[in-house]
Formats: sequence, C-alpha cells, structure tokens
Amino acid sequence: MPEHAQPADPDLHTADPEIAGLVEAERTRQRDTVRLIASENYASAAVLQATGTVLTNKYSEGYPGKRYYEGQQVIDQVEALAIERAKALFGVAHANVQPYSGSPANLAVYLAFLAPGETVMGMALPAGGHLTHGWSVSATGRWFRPVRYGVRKETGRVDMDEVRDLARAEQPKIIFCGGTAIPRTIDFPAFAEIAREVGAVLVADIAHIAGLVAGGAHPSPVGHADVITTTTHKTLRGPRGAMIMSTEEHARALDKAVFPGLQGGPHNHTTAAIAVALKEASTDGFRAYAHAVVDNAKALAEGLISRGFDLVSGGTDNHLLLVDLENKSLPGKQAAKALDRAGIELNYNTVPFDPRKPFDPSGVRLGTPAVTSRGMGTADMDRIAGWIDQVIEAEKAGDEAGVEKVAAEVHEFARAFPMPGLHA
Ligand code: DSN
Repeated sequence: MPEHAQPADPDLHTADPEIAGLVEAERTRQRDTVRLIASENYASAAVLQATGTVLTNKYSEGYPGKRYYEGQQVIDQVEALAIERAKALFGVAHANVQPYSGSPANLAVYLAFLAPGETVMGMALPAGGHLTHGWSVSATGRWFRPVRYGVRKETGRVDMDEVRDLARAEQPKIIFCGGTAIPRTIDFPAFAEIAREVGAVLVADIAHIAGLVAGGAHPSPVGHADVITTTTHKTLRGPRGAMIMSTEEHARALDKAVFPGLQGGPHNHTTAAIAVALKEASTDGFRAYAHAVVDNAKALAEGLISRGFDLVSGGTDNHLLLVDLENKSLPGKQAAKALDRAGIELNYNTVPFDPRKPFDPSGVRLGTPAVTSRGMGTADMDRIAGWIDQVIEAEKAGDEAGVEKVAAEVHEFARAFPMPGLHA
C-alpha cells in the first residue's frame, strides 16, 4: 500500500462541474450556430480523442531517436508517424510537427534565416497578410526590417509587379506569401521566380488553405516555396498546432530553430492528433470535402453578390470571402455582432484601403470550412446568404425582433446537421 493515499481521480463532471458545464455550453453553442469564421473548423472525434490522452504527461525535448529525456519508446513512434504522414500528404522532403501554433512556426523561420534588423517582405495586414509577416505591432515587425506589398485597389488582388519591384529595391532575405484574408489563389510560381531573382528564401504560409492544398482544391507550393508553414486546425481539421515543411537543404536550420531555439518539450498529445488529422486528410473523403469547401464558398459569394453585397476582388477561389459593407452603410463590427445574435458567427475585418480603424473596420470575413464539415451544401449557402442579408437590414432598421426571428430559424437549421466530434 502506498504510504500516502493517492489523490482522488474523478472525471471532469465530478471534479469541476463549473468547467464541465462551460465545455458543454460551448459544445451546444457550436452545434446550434452557423460558424463562418474562415479560420475555424470542427475536429473529428478521433482528433479530439487523441488530444485528450496520457501523451500530455510526457516531456520529449529533441526529435525522434535523439531526445534529452528517457521513456520515449512510444512518443518517438507517434512523432515519426506524424512526420511521415505530413511528408507523404504534402509531398515534401522534411516536416517538423512540433511548433505550438502558427505564430511560433513563423518565428522559427525568422530564427533560422534572419539576424535582427534584416529585411522581411510580407503582405500588409490590412491587405490580407498575417501579423507575423512583419506587421508593426508584432515582434516580427519590431525586431526585423519589414517591407510590405498589398493588393491593387481596382482588383483587390496581389499586384505581382509591385511585389517584384519592391523585392528588387529592398532585397529581403525572406519573402512570405499567404495570409489570413486572401480570397484568391496564391501564385506560388510567380513568388518563387521573384524570390530566386533576389536571392530570398520563399516562405509559403498556407495556414488557411492547407486542407485545400492537401485535398487538391488549391495549387500546392511544393516545388516553388523553400519553406512551408501551416497551422493544423483550420481547413486541415486537426488539433490546434502547426508544422513547418521544407526542402532537405533547410531541414537542419529549421529543426534547430524550433528546438532548442524557441521551444522546449513538444506537445505530444497534439502531435498524436496531428498524425490522426493527416491520416484523415489523405482519404478520398477529405479530397471531396476540400472541393466542397470551395464550391460552398463560391455559392455563398453568389448568394451575397445577388443581394447587393460588395466582395473584395469580386468573389473567391478558395474557402474565404471578404465583404466590404460600405455600400450597406453598416460598419463591420456592428454587422458581426448582430449576426452573432442571430447565430451566424463570423469576424469583422479590415478591407484593403479601409478608411475605418482595425478595431471598427468596414468589412466582415466569412469562410466555409466549418459549415462544410457539418455537411451543408451549396443550396444551404444561398439560404445563409439570405439570412445574412435579413440581419443586416434588420440591424440597420433597429429591428431586434427581425434579428431574433432569423436566430430561431438559424438554430433550428443548424441542429439538423450532425456535428463532428460531438460524442468525443
Ligand atoms: N487567427 C487566424 C485567423 O483567423 O486567420 C490567423 O492567425
């Protein structure tokens, strides 16, 4: 018998009914709403189960076969599987599955290739880029010298001539392509040509579109970008985590930058769930899902355009839509909050050349990864576009009853679609 009694080990509902209740409330909220946040999704039951395992108990500084702690007989196999699946799915020579999330993954790229003060070129945040591509409030914009490209005002699309001119003038050491609010296909070959010309490392941040790339619904950066970073929880439908993929040439520098450069022990429970998600993403079913995400985004775009909404770039090629609400005379934040009350969840967002401030911008961003995971199809997208229109008009008229009427319809509609992971 142990000298000290073991601590009691009740389940969550018994140990902490308050947190258990909140988890349950969030589960219900996710089930009963139409989730259009472009960066969110529903992870499968298998992914959620892998996340909540004893793998959380283990420290594993280092990499498979070369660790600083003992007891890695199982963890090494888990991480090796995740790596092999990432390499096979994306067709890359090297994969690091340890970054805690997208921002640390991008920071590792800086650590691998840049000294403080050296030049990074990325898409400006208000044009659709990410904070970590050198935006001023991010460490990446403070510790390095950022130069930024945007989109053409008339087209809402990246101007590759501007990118080339800027790269020639500023001679960046790394160039980021990709971002968080880009509704159009990223031209990886064109970026690669420019990066080669100026001797820069091309980094494709495919966090938003990784699932589309894996499923063949967006061109792949492999063969064009030197380095590919991605989160694992957006279109890829995995746990909250990230990966860095590269050619063999950059493997060592990137691995050293992740550990010991930036991180300690990897989150092994997350690594296991990434492995599960990568297995799921290599199926025919996932390829169909990726194409359905794009079909739904196009249908949602058509539904909104037909109701007079102004889409940045005039539409979408991927999972994401950016709507400029200026012609509807309603600020993005007010629209997003009214839609949230109606059970339609999205985020307010700056639009290119936005005259308003980032915390109260002109636009909203929408995406179809989560609703597609629920099994909603193109006809449902038109219905959702109709509800969005009704809520915007009700909000403008101060008609809260109108918002509530839509909310009742949305909740009934959403509950009819099974939610992945619900019983995990
Ligand atoms: N927060 C992510 C997004 O919503 O796009 C980017 O980091």
